[in-house]
Amino acid sequence: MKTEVKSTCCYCGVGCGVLIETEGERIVGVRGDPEHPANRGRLCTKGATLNLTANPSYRLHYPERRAQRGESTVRTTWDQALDEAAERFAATIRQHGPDSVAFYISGQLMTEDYYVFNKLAKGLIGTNNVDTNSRLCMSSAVAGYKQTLGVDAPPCSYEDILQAKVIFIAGANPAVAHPIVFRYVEDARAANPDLKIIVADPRRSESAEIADLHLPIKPGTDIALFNGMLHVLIRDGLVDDDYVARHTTGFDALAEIVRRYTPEAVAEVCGIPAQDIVQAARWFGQSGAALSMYCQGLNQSVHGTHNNAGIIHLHLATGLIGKPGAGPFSLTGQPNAMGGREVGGLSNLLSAHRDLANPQHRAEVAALWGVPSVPDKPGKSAIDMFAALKSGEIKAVWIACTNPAQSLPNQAAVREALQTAEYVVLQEAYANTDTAAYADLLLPASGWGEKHGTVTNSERRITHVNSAVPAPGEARHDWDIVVDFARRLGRLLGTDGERLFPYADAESIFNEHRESTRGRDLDITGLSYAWLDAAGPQQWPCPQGAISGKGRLYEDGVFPTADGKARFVPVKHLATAETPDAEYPISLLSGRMRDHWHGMSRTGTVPRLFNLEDEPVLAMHPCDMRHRGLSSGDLVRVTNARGASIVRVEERPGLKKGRAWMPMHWGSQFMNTPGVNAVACDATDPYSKQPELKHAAVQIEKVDLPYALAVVRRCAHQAEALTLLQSARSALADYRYATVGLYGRQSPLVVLRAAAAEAVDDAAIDALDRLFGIDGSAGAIVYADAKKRIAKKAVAEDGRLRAVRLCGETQAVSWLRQAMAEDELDASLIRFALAPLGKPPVGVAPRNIICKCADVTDVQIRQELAGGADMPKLQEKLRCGTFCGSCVPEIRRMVAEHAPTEAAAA
Ligand SMILES: Nc1nc2c(c(=O)[nH]1)N[C@H]1C(S)=C(S)[C@@H](COP(=O)(O)OP(=O)(O)OC[C@H]3O[C@@H](n4cnc5c(=O)[nH]c(N)nc54)[C@H](O)[C@@H]3O)O[C@H]1N2
Ligand SMILES: Nc1nc2c(c(=O)[nH]1)N[C@H]1C(S)=C(S)[C@@H](COP(=O)(O)OP(=O)(O)OC[C@H]3O[C@@H](n4cnc5c(=O)[nH]c(N)nc54)[C@H](O)[C@@H]3O)O[C@H]1N2
Ligand code: SF4
Ligand SMILES: [Mo]
Repeated sequence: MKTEVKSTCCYCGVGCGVLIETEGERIVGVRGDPEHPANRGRLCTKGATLNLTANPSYRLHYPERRAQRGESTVRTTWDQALDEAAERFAATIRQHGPDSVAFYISGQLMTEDYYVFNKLAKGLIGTNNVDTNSRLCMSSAVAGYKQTLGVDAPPCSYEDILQAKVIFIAGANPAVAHPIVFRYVEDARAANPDLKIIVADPRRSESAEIADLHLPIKPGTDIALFNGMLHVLIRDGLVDDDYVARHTTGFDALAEIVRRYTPEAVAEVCGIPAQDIVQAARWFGQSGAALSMYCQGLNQSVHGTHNNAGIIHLHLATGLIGKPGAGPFSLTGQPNAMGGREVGGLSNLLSAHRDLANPQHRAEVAALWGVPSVPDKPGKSAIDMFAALKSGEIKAVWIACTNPAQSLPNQAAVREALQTAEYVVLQEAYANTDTAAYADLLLPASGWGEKHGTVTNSERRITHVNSAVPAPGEARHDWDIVVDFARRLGRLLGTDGERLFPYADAESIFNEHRESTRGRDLDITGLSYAWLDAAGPQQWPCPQGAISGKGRLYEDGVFPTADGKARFVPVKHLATAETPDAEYPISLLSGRMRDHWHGMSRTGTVPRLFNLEDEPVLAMHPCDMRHRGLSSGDLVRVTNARGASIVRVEERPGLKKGRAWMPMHWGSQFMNTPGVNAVACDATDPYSKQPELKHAAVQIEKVDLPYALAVVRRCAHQAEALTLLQSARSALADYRYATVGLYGRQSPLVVLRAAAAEAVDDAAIDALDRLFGIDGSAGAIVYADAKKRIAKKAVAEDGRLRAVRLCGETQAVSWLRQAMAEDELDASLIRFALAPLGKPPVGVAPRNIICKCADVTDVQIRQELAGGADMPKLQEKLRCGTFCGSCVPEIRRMVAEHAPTEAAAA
């Protein structure tokens, strides 16, 4: 019998509600929860494919330990694992003090998980060395809100998007990173033709496609832009003087600074026309309702805190905050980045928005926990924590729900730190992540669909997440692992772990967290699991006695500061940590793609999520490419002093000269280098300690690896593809360039691409064939040209192409994998696969699936466009872009690209 359980999507901070369909103890489907206020039934491509991530073969099922680094792990029991961990931590603490151990956790944990990790470090062990991947993500937003508005609270709601008259998107690309929020932006545009959308992004991103004004500023010049806009607001009399006088302080000092930020001066700094700055400021100031949405383009900067303050100033100066359709809305990245912030999950914070630096706050938390004190020495933030591991200052680290051996910048240093560390525990749901290779102890955690607890989304909305199925093998809930470990450690350290961690379930942890918020700005004393289940997800604050949560903050203009007033901060434009120079002339940006999630431990198990791009691609400007003798499809080496990575390069519209862009998703599990973080910058913001992941100065050079190889192998089902993917990883190390990934839909494919300086020998080719299970000769056709060192093989089965291995000449791979994925290629066409130059047979054009929901390819769309279709006709005829809508910007771009060609032809 099928049943449905209410849960949330475990990917981005939009926090969409989902209904998980189960049959027995299996997840068989997922759909958007029509009752969830965040999404009202909609899901994006990632949310809609969550069920396909639910039963993959490479989950971590049992605790595993490694006797020696470099050796493989062996299964152990929970008792042995947690006793060993407790003994190692206790011995380290006894010998070197509490600050010799650290916890590095994640905004993807539940609030309850987060709470117990903090209590373990700060309450039981007595160290503030607990930091999280939110340091790479939201810590500048936290610091920006605190410096200006007093506390860390995004004041807006998704509802505001529909009420806004101007939407200012700065350093965010919600079309791919927060797709359901972007659907609201599109809804707002459809409902109000006068709506103005402004996008500030050095790239013409997917989100910039619908902008009325795109400001392609030089990377890292946001403060100049915001100060320039404030200059125009003041000059043109668009400041709300009354609001500024009554509800803010510090305006005059900032006004004095921005006098020098004339549109002309700012145009020079930002590299955009002066009139665009004026236009943006006027639209903003005259709108009556301006909503800003921002994310990593502002946060991941050595000026991240002031970037945030800079955009918040525009709202304070115009009084456009605490009003419908207005306010500074920081979009949160991870599904529970907010919950982590609420429980004080950073090394400088304490429970319920309290500060470690504040003695009264420390005393309050100590009283709440029933411990004599919480330590006053600030803990190490992420970058410093790994530096301390490398130097030996920190000796043991417990990592949960994050993958630092991919996501931290300067991977050479990070991997050395993990290698140097005396003891590394990794609490993971999946066995294959780059960090797993460094773990002495691997602890299996429950994952999506199995977990329970609460999460808070971007608009402060708390949802109660229910378990739909039990965790596989012996995997346990994150909170449960921590509680068990804490009790064991407490016994060894002579602290009463049983008393500090009495919890029998997640609910009792929630109730304690709830109590910690009493009287604070985020007071949720009115909430309970039962209430959330009955009344649905609620926004904080929601104090005892409230009939519902609060949608909009600061409606009365009173801010949670000592004098009740918000503060202007004297922010100035400063250079990025690295400015391109003669040695490293290109500014490298990195970020997200629509269908992948970070290190791909989950999205990388779903073949169709590779259909947009199944290989990491560095995007460059055509002039920079010409200058280096590069054409699209060539391989390049991206380098700086920190490291190097070899990737394929492509000319992409939307980049200015001197800028390049690379997705963050590919790491050593899918290619043979750590990816973009081999070169990314680890300099940090002085207030938020967030690293400047968005800007690195690099050199990009052509690499001559003329001998190309590719294997495409069709599998019967996803499970078979995942097993093959796993073994194919062993080939990555054999080549100078290599990537492996999935592709397709009904017939999942595993695709390997590699390149070498010289032709590989027959033994290497045989090894590749064995790896892909195509070493036999049954059904095989081969083509070889010994002189040109070309060796191709195709294997057919029941009249269908099952695998192709191409060495020395691989041009056919792109159309072949497409045709194989769509099952269009019968055995009679095999000769095309093997023919010299590998041209596609007539009728088989290279194609990409654009709309994954309706299975519509670019070829189909172009056909319709050639027949005169416009956007509505496309949607009506092909149904593309009518389900989750994630592909709408892509289709729009195709429509726009089609139009000029027609005009030119006419
Ligand atoms: N599909 C998908 N969605 C995700 C995630 C994912 O992995 N995949 N991750 C989630 C997480 S944790 C996060 S934090 C969010 C991130 O969400 P976003 O921040 O929206 O996404 P990014 O691609 O990291 O960066 C956004 C934009 O910043 C621009 N940018 C770079 N430098 C600058 C600059 O100096 N100034 C300005 N104004 N812009 C700049 C980039 O060109 C990019 O288009 O996404 C969340 N959603
Ligand atoms: N160059 C560059 N680097 C970046 C960024 C960028 O824009 N550019 N963005 C940064 C940002 S904003 C972020 S948020 C980070 C994200 O970086 P990471 O945190 O490293 O990203 P994930 O791959 O999401 O890691 C989460 C891990 O938790 C595991 N997991 C999933 N569910 C559970 C669970 O319930 N319990 C446990 N214990 N484990 C689970 C997953 O398998 C996965 O391996 O990357 C940062 N790094
Ligand atoms: S927008 Fe997509 S990834 Fe984000 S929560 Fe919703 S379904 Fe999940
Ligand atoms: Mo993030």
